[in-house]
Amino acid sequence: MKESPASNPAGGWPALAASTSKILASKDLRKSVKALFAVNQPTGFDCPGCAWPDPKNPAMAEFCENGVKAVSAETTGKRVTREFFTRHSVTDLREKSDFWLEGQGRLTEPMVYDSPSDSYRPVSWEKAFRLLGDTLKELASPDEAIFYTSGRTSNEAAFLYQLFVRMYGTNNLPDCSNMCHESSGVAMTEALGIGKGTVLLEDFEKADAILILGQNPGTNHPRMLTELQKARRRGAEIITLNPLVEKGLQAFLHPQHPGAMLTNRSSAISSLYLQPLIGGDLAALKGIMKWILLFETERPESVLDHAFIAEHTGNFESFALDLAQTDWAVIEKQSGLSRDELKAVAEIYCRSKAVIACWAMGLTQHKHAVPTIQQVINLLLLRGNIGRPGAGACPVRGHSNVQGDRTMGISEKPSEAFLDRLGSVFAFTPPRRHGVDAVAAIEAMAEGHASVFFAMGGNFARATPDSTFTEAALAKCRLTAHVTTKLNRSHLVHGRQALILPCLGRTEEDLQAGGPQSVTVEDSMSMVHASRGRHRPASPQLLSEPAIIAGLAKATLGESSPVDWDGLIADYARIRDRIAEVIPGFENFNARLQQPGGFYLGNSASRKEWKNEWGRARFTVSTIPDLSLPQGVLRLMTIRSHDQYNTTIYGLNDRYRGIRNERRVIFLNGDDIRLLGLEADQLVDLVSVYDDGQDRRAPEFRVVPYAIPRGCAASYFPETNVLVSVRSVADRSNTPTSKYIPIRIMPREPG
Ligand SMILES: Nc1nc2c(c(=O)[nH]1)N[C@H]1C(S)=C(S)[C@@H](COP(=O)(O)OP(=O)(O)OC[C@H]3O[C@@H](n4cnc5c(=O)[nH]c(N)nc54)[C@H](O)[C@@H]3O)O[C@H]1N2
Ligand SMILES: Nc1nc2c(c(=O)[nH]1)N[C@H]1C(S)=C(S)[C@@H](COP(=O)(O)OP(=O)(O)OC[C@H]3O[C@@H](n4cnc5c(=O)[nH]c(N)nc54)[C@H](O)[C@@H]3O)O[C@H]1N2
Ligand SMILES: [Mo]
Repeated sequence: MKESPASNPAGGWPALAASTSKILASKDLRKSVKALFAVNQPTGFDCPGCAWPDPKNPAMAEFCENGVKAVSAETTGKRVTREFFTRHSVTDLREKSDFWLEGQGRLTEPMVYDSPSDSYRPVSWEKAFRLLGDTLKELASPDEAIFYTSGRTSNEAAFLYQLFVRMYGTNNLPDCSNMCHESSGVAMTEALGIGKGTVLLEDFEKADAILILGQNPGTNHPRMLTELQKARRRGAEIITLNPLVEKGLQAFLHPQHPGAMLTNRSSAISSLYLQPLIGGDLAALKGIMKWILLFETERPESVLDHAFIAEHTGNFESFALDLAQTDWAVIEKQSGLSRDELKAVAEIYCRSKAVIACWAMGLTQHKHAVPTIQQVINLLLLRGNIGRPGAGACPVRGHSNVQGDRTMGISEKPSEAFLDRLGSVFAFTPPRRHGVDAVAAIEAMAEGHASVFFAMGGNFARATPDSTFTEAALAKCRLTAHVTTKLNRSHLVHGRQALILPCLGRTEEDLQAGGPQSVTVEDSMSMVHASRGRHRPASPQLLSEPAIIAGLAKATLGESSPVDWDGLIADYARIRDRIAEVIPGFENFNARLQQPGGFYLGNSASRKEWKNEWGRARFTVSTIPDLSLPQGVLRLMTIRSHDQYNTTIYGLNDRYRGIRNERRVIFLNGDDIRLLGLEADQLVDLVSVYDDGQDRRAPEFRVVPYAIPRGCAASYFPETNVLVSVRSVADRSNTPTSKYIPIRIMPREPG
């Protein structure tokens, strides 16, 4: 049934077959095929999959298997109609799996919850907006409302949304970033003065070495593998640090290069693959840098970039002193890697002129995420690997416009400068008090401080930690409302009143009074480009996200609003003109959008301008945390399968990890399985161990032996979110520690 990890290279025929069968399975074949050929092309729409940038001259069809899944999920011919809700009460729907809910297809008209029948009923847009507006106006304080954003929302929609929310009077704008790359933003803003990656796609063509820490691009950013493969072929070294042996990082076969497929010429991706303990990266990075400083004492003036350190950085002496005082024994114990293994990384790093460091959730979702990422920055600074071709920091973002949403002001902690400009351009006084992030939003609802929850996309109930607690918090609300394309669990754990507000997807034509509209997005590398959907909308009653915000704003702010909401919606170019007035880097927005491939927002750190409090890149000193756990307690990381997009489950296979037709599996080291008295395939319950006396349990997982270090375990999100305490968060970024859950494994009683 399974062989772990599966033995063929990633990509290749199975990837092509999987994407083709996705299209064949989607009910509207012609539409899916047409959609695919418009994806990531200069005149098409941006792939709703991930935030990996598009090459300048995209191949005829620049898509990957998971892009195919994302597109065919949106262009499906299946529909959730009002009849569907007469057949299924909300209680009945709550019994269904996330996979089933997703499979019902696109929502078609606005719905309101009817409590006597416990079901959703159709409602007009006008009435829906009135319910929202009236409820918001009745709140004692605007801070009693929460406005969540998931990262698919376009720049235009995000800008209008935050404008409306601030005119209404709150900064309660939590977003999926709070659970995602927030730690990267905090770490980099402090160390480098900017929270975004400093590299461009062309840097991957110049790098001599690429580090990949805590990221699984084979599944989550498949188009990145193309760059890695090219880099490897021209001789660049690729170093991976990952507790799991991820197949996509071992070898890759490009599914869109038939030549390579015919000869089965896969290429190895990683030249060095190390498996640290979960959470062991901070220790590992310190070990690598301890070696580098040692090399420098052996070969003075030839290892470190002294000119760069002197001219551009601060705090080097304290940093070097701390490393000198850090014990090898602590490094080895906490990283799970030997001194020699770390030396191999240091050697590659030092013989490479230009180095890029990439990372994702394996670093960000830990208690010590911020200091860990700052160690990555330290490593880059040692040899001047920031602001130089082929080198830099590359936090690989998740959602296709999560970075753009932040740029547009979706943030619970906006800067004073941003609020000043927003207030002066729109002639109002924005609220200054910081709002709640995702975790604080849950707590505010649980404690009754907030009673309206509005979501621009996403699946808050499933994506957040402590599922049982969070669902109860949402259910306490007076009103919950979701702008969404498909049905999901968050619509079913609703407040006393609830709305489902169905919107257009990326692939669909957005026709407004001024004609068909384009929107814009910003990728992981600060490139802004247009996206225009061309399909007939899934239903004539769908509104665009900007139009929904305009409706909401008019119903809430009424005549007193100085903004011409209808005028902005008639032609999104007008929204872009306002963005250009408020947000630096967007001057002449509409004109620059005409450039093929869009435009680059620039990055101060890559120009070696350090906009932090020291005016210099900062070496950060951090202590290695003691992550050891009591006997019998394992560290569990929650990861994505190959057949899911966050909480959206496309299918039940995880091909690269050899899993078929199931999701409730727990990957364990064979020795742990024996020592815990378990057997492969046995069914177990997972119980998390926090000292708050709460019983958090995820039942019925099948044990799967896997190439993972002792003491470590892996399982899929969101099934395991029930295990994560809402109070277990990263220091300073408040990100849930989804990659480090202390658990015990309980055999299930037979029978
Ligand atoms: N197809 C698809 N694409 C996606 C998504 C999706 O769900 N499906 N989600 C999108 C989003 S929002 C995001 S944020 C990205 C997520 O992209 P990733 O961050 O790649 O996603 P995860 O599955 O969370 O994988 C984390 C990786 O980190 C490793 N890891 C876990 N803990 C540690 C650790 O302590 N140290 C180290 N070194 N490694 C560790 C895991 O083994 C795993 O390989 O992908 C985006 N793209
Ligand atoms: N345990 C654990 N928890 C995690 C993570 C983890 O690794 N482990 N990862 C975290 C991360 S990195 C992230 S980013 C969050 C993700 O958190 P979210 O962004 O909240 O969740 P998604 O699953 O991406 O949201 C999917 C829903 O978005 C809606 N949708 C899809 N397309 C559109 C659209 O075009 N417009 C609108 N309005 N709605 C649309 C659909 O209804 C779909 O059900 O989860 C976090 N939670
Ligand atoms: Mo994410």
